Amino acid sequence: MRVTQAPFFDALIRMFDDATRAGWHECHGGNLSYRLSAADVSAVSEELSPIGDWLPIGLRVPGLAGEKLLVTAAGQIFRNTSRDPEGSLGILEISEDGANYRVLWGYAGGGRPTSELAAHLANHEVIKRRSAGRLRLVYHAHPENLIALSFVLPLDEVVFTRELWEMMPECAMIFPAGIGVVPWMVPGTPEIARATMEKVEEFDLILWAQHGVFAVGENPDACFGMVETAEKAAAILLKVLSCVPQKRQAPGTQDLRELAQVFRLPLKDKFL
Ligand code: 2HA
Ligand code: ZN
Repeated sequence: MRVTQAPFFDALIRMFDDATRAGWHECHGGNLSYRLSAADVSAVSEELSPIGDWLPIGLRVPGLAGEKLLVTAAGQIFRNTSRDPEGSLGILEISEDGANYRVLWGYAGGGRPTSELAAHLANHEVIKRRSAGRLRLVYHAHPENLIALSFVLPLDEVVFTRELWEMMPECAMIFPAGIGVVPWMVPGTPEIARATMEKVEEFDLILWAQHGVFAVGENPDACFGMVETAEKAAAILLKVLSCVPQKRQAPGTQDLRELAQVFRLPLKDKFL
């Protein structure tokens, strides 16, 4: 099967289109990587063959040895991805020592993986370990309401998590671990990669203050849906805060505890 006909590819293309329509990917904004499953790899194996040499990743990710990942191209434009998948995306393979990668498909026209490749791979290594392989997607987007909130609320995970959870019950169901917060940092640096890696040990959803979000998930529906849910909650909160300086009423700690009990949500005490 061709890569562009594979079910995993179709699900990712829908995500690029939906995220573009949601307004989270102005110009070159955002990037994404997906670790292929064994079934994905065997479905498209006829099209996977090395193009060019092994190249250094810049750090070692031995936990990803032999893995194959689809990674957005540097400078890729989300809104063009479905029209030009082979120029916007690539599939690469990680060497057995975890220090190098080589391209197996895509990056047509001389492209290369996103400049955030090292950060994506480092985070994949963490989430693969902590989820026993379940989490496969790493996604970075610029949703405006969550970014706006990072100018308004204190940059405190307890405050952010609690405020978003209060907006609608779906939030605690979709991101029961809460939302992590990383302060403003220069994008693409080892510092923001390291800060995010620390947070991704605990959270599936991380706010990059005054910049965007970083989300990890099992598949495109889970990952997109989590950002969509948090972004909607942020929009509701901004509406509320622009009407009244303080909420008249909101669900309390006991309400959230009952929600957790009924839906078996592992909400941490520190957020209640
Ligand atoms: O341009 O969003 O943070 C891609 C980015 C960098
Ligand atoms: Zn960004």
